[in-house]
Parts: sequence; structure tokens; C-alpha cells
Amino acid sequence: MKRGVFISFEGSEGCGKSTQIARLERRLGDVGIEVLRTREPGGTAAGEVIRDLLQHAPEGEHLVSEAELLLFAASRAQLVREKIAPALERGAWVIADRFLDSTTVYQGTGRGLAAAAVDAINRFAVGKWLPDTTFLLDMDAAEGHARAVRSRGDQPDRMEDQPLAFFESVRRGYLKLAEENPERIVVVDAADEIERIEQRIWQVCRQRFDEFFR
Ligand code: Z5A
Repeated sequence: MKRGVFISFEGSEGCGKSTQIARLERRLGDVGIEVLRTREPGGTAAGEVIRDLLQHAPEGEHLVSEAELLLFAASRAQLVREKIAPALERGAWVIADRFLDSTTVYQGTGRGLAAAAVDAINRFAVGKWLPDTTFLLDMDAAEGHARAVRSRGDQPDRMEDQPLAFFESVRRGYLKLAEENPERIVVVDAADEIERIEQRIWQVCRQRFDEFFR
């Protein structure tokens, strides 16, 4: 059995990850490819409890950055072994709405935790399971935030409730990561039209993983 393809989507809030993941999932379904779609934090029973603690629960309000990092990593460690690895092993594609790059950038660049520690914890959490390709949906932080507020229409959660400078540093962190990993990370202009972004992502998937479409 051929191992499936592992794709992750990254970017700051409101950049259009959910929109593009739904479109890619539909296109893959149309050609008969099984897809497991995940989101982080969360995606397992334990992960959803961690998500609540990180984003909404009053008990998470005063979490220190180090605890935040370990909770994101714990949620991912569970998701990888419970869902992602078995799906890839049975030949399905996995499309992850955020993966370890989010931790590198939000907890490393954004919160200012030491890059070496973040990297070591990230690697320990995911083991050998790394994305084959990552789409970074890049856009101006203020515009992304405005989009997210328009589509959400309610109060920001704990992770969203940060100053603009935080999201600007997140964007810079992502672009630096893309520069350092040009083979894996494909930067896409997230301010472009939805259909054009969809086409670009599809084209990259067809080219890179041609053997799945024969
Ligand atoms: N976090 C972390 O700190 N460390 C970690 O390790 C991990 C996560 C894994 C998770 O948030 C939070 O946790 C996140 C990072 C942090 N915090 N922040 N900020 P989440 O899961 O609740 O949400 P999100 O990942 O930030 O995504 P989102 O805000 O839900 O947005 P999205 O999925 O990227 O975008 P969308 O829902 O597809 O689109 C937003 C709106 O824009 C919607 O109305 C669309 O119709 C519209 N849209 C989409 N594309 C376009 C284009 N191209 N043009 C115009 N309008 C568009």
C-alpha cells in the first residue's frame, strides 16, 4: 500500500485556510482520493479538551507561554498517532488545518520562546510525521484580522485577542520559515480571488503528486 500525502495549511487568522481546504478536499474526493481533514488544536477527544483550555475556558486565561507551547504539542502528539499516521498508512491524504509550523511561529516568533526549545518539542511531538507540502496563505495581518472578525461576528478567543504587532510578527515568522524551507513550503497570495488560489493549490498538488492522479 502506497503511503498517502500529507498536506498542511498555515497562515494567520482569516487567511482562508478553511475555505481552501474545503475546496481541495472536494477536488480530491471527485477523483476518488480518501481525505482525512484535521484542525489544530483539537481533532481528538483529548485534543478538543485542550483546545477549549487554550482558547475559551476561564481556567486557561493565565496560561504562561511555556504551558501554552506544551499544550499545543500535546494536542498534536495525540492527533498524529490516533488519526494522522493511520490515515497516511492506509493510503489516504491528510489535510491539516495548521500543524507544527503554527507552533514555531506563534509560540516561537510571536511569544518569543527560544527557537531551539520549540523545535525540539515540535519534533518530539510529531516524530517522523512531517507534511510533504505546506501551503502558506500569506496576507497583510490587519486585513486577515478584519476578515476573521467579519466572518466570526463574536468575541475573539484567547489566542485571537492579541495586539496587531503580534500578528505582524507571526506573518514575518511564517515568511522566514518559508525562506528556510523552499522545497516544502509554497507561499500563496491569500489576498487573491478564492478561485485563483484554489487553482494554484490544485496545480501544485497535481504536479507534485502526479502518481496519485494516473
Ligand atoms: N495556534 C497556536 O498559537 N499554536 C499552534 O501550534 C496552533 C494554533 C496549532 C487556532 O485558531 C488558534 O491557535 C490560532 C493560532 C493558534 N489563533 N489565532 N489567531 P482557529 O482554529 O480558531 O482559527 P484560525 O486557524 O486562526 O483560522 P480562522 O480564523 O478560522 O480562519 P481561516 O480558516 O484561515 O479562514 P476562512 O474561515 O477560510 O476565511 C475567513 C473569512 O474570509 C471567511 O468569511 C471567508 O469567506 C473569507 N475568505 C476566505 N478566502 C478569501 C479570499 N481569498 N478573498 C476574500 N475573502 C476570503
